[in-house]
Amino acid sequence: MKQRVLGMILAGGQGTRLFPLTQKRSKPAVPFGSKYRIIDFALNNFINSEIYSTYVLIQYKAQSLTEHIQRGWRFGTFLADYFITLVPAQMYRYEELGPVWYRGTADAVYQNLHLVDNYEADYVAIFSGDHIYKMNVAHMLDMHRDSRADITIATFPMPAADSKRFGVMTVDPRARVTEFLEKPDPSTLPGNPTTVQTSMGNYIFSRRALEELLETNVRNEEEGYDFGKDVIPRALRDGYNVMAYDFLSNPIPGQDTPNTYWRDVGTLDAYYEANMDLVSVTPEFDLYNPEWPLRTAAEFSPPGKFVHEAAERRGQAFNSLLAGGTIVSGGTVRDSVLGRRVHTHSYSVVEGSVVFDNVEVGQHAHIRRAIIDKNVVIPAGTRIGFDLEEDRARGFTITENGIVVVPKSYTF
Ligand code: ADQ
Ligand code: ADP
Repeated sequence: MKQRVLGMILAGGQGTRLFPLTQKRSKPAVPFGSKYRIIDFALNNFINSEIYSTYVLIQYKAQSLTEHIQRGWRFGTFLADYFITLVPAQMYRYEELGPVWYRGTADAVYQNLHLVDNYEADYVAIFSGDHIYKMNVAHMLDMHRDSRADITIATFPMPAADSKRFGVMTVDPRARVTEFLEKPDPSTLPGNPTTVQTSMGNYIFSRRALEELLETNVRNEEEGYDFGKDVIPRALRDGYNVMAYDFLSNPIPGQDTPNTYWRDVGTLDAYYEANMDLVSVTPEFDLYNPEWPLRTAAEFSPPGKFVHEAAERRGQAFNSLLAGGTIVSGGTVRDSVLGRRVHTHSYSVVEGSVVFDNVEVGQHAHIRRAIIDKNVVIPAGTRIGFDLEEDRARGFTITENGIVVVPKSYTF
């Protein structure tokens, strides 16, 4: 009999370090790469791996994410096992727990264990909705089955100096996890390593292990509510078979180079750099592999347009991504990612910037090294990214690397 795999995507993260992009939306709902939202990559990983039954667990400022998924990710109207369904925190265990929201990643799943039961899942793939990467989850599932694991954790090598941001594990030669430390200080790592195997926050659980661990662990308040901090260390203590899946061994159809790209775009600078990678001549992350289609919520927008009315008013773009409905009219766009319905006017320059949907750039405006959130009209002659003190005084956020972030619906 075919084994049943249920997908669960953790999409409740606040993404505080991405503020102001997360002022009005959760991190998985933040636009990325012109027409995508961060969560699209996790959803595409499931769909492209033939996982068609997925719950997306949401809570923090979920309106934008909800609308995105409802608009773009509906399918399977008459096949019960084909769904992507949003699951807000809704106090399903009110009688037992009282009025609580999701208190952590493991609690989010614990409060929805009835969904695992209803689905009669054999395996549950619990993945983070926060990262940009491609992953053939079917390959990880094969390893999980073949090794008869209770839990398999996807791992990625990182410099030991970054260990404070990740779960770090020790793995034996047969890929069994022998120790797991959540966000350890690098100075406490045994043996002073230069690189460490970190958890990507992506887990496959065999159903029985998931139910046992959550029922005994999360139910007991002192034990805590997070997979990385609480449930995985507990599983190791209790002798469960926990395996490490090496992400670098992950085969992507249509891609002959090793799969080495995984980005937690958790800070504004990391987010900016990941967008800039896409406009480089040979990006590390390929959006154009037809064997790994990257779907998103489509919008019916008119074609992009370049307007050239006179020699000095030539609408042109270099090394840039542009979505539908965008008009480059008599200005220059360079090394930039533009969303839908962006309209740049004559003599304007947009360079090294990420511009979200529905932004107008006035004549002679010059924008450099900036992120412009949605629905902003930039008046003629405005300069952004030149005088950072002036930009700060306007209420913009300036990152460590000097990137200027203009918040959504800002009015000049
Ligand atoms: P963190 O980076 O701290 O560590 P965490 O804040 O736990 O990640 O978020 C993990 C995922 O769960 C994200 O996709 C987030 O959006 C979501 N999430 C967070 N709180 C939630 C809630 N209450 N309800 C629903 N979803 C929620 C984790 C692991 C580390 C690992 C890193 C990899 O704990 O071991 O190394 O991810 O990034
Ligand atoms: P400028 O770029 O000089 O500020 P506009 O963008 O307003 O001026 O107009 C320049 C040209 O761009 C127009 O003549 C027209 O060809 C084209 N254009 C402007 N707006 C649109 C639109 N909404 N749809 C299609 N073409 C447009």
